[in-house]
Amino acid sequence: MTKNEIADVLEEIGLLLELKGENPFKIRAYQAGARALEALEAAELERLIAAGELGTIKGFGEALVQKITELHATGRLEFFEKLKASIAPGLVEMLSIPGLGPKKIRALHDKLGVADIAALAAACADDRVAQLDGFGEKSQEKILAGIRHREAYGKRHLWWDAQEVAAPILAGLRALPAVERAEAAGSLRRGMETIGDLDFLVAAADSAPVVAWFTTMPGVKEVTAQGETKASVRLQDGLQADLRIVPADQFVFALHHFTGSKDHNVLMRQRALARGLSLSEWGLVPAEGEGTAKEKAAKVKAESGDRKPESGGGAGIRTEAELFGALGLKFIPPELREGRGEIEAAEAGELPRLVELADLRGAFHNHTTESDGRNTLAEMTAAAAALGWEYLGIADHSKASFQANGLSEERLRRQIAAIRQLNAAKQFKTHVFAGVECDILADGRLDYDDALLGELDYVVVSVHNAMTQDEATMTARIIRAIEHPHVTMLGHLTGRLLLRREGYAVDAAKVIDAAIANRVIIELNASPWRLDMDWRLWRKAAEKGLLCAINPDAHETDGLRHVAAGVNSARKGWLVKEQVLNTRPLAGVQRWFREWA
Ligand code: DGT
Ligand code: CA
Ligand code: CA
Ligand code: ZN
Repeated sequence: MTKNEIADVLEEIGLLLELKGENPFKIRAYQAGARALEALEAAELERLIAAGELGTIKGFGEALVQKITELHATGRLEFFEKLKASIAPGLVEMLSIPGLGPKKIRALHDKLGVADIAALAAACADDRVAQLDGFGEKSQEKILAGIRHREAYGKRHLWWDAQEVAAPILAGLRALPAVERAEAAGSLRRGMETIGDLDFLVAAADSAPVVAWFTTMPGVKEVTAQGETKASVRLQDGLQADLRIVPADQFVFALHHFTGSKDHNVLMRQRALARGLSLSEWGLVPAEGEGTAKEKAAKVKAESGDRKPESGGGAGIRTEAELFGALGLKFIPPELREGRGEIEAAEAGELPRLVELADLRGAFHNHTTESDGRNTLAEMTAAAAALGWEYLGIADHSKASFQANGLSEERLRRQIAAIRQLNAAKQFKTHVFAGVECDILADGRLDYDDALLGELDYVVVSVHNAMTQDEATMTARIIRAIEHPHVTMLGHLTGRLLLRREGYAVDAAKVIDAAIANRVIIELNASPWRLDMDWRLWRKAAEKGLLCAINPDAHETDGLRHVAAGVNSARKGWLVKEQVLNTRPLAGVQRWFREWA
């Protein structure tokens, strides 16, 4: 197990012990241990373990040393397994309700006998929670809202999580001898920020072995539907997955259909009809006379006794590009297939050349152990170098974000010096920019004085507190920050956490106009939980002249990879390379910072 994975386990142990009402000193020892571990360089941890010197680190008692060593060596911890097994799963599940921590869950359990979410909802409905000491009317309402929110969104999943589940399934399907082609379709292929279910599409002459594998593959919890050429399963992590198997010559039509979106499909079908054609998952055929492609396919099947390659399809179309071409359109990338003008643009030959992951040369909003990150400056830089990035921007939290260990003026000045030193040492090929994620205070002032802000290469500004202000106040607050001469870019426009928390109320159009007028960038925060500013706003904003930066908001080395999720959203927002600052080479970024930061 890596350092950060071990820290996660220690953190979870702390949470579970708290849920059990254990000794607070013991709980704090695990929490402090997790933090001490995060602050260590990964190589340092290896060295200490090898030398048997882990106990020399402040906060690592004998018990902790043993557990860290066991996790590091085996990836398992018997103590942790036993602890997990000793707690009712319903209680652990309650931790997923926003605003409900272990202490409150314990109180609910001890005083009301509440042991799962259903019982909690019932207790709220009977007003019993409001009457508990330390709860009251307001927190009861908040809990109920949290439960409802969880129900409404609990069925969807983050794109990042969904693609991690989908990848091995797709690989497994492709490895089957019967399978000619396999693709993931649906919202996953379109790069939506959240995913309802996975859709797999397979071309195979013989479907039985494919269905058999899919319904028994690792991770299947329940088979919810099974037929000759399709199946649906529920997976262990809560995701559902649909599988459809078609003959090879229908594959491209089925792929287009099951990629969607529904809105895009409806428009495509209308376009086909206007040309006397019928488009469906089965094929593209003349709209009259012969009947639909489905009927045709059924007829051929009935006549020949089994499915022949020529059973559906149409006009020798084998690729999506040919399918679009048959309707007078240029190829429309899946990310644009949302029925938001892509067909008109494809007809006029005006589709944008969308930005790609390979275009990125770095990113600007990343954290280190100096604030709430889990890897040091050197580790983050090494990870950026391993990705081939030309530059990495460090933007740790400012002092008002005390909960995130925001930097005092003195600490920030030390960090700037450390970054300058790192660059001078030329240990890494990646250049490091010294920035900050400076809090926008409740009245729109910034968290540091102008002199300090002027010492940085660039300044990201974000809202992290007073998030319940009304829309007019919040909008004016953010615009005041944007108008500050030292501000380079605005972080996460709405502060939303997908499936967990709505964003704050803000007039995006006004903020976008202010950003353009002040030459301020708005970031596309690429954290899979955020993807903020939303892709639906980018096309118009960028046309007006807004510049984007795709920022992973990484809190650990692994988080840098999240730019891939941001690129999805950028593509859905019709963005091209030139509209994204971090596609520019180092010198170009330096020039931009000199002029506008
Ligand atoms: P999701 O799963 O909610 O994230 O969204 P999708 O887009 O993956 O939707 P899903 O899984 O229900 O269906 C996959 C695609 O199949 C969808 O994007 C378009 C196509 N499709 C499904 N049902 C219909 C329908 O009733 N009409 C049309 N035109 N297309 C459909
Ligand atoms: Ca789907
Ligand atoms: Ca589906
Ligand atoms: Zn932030």
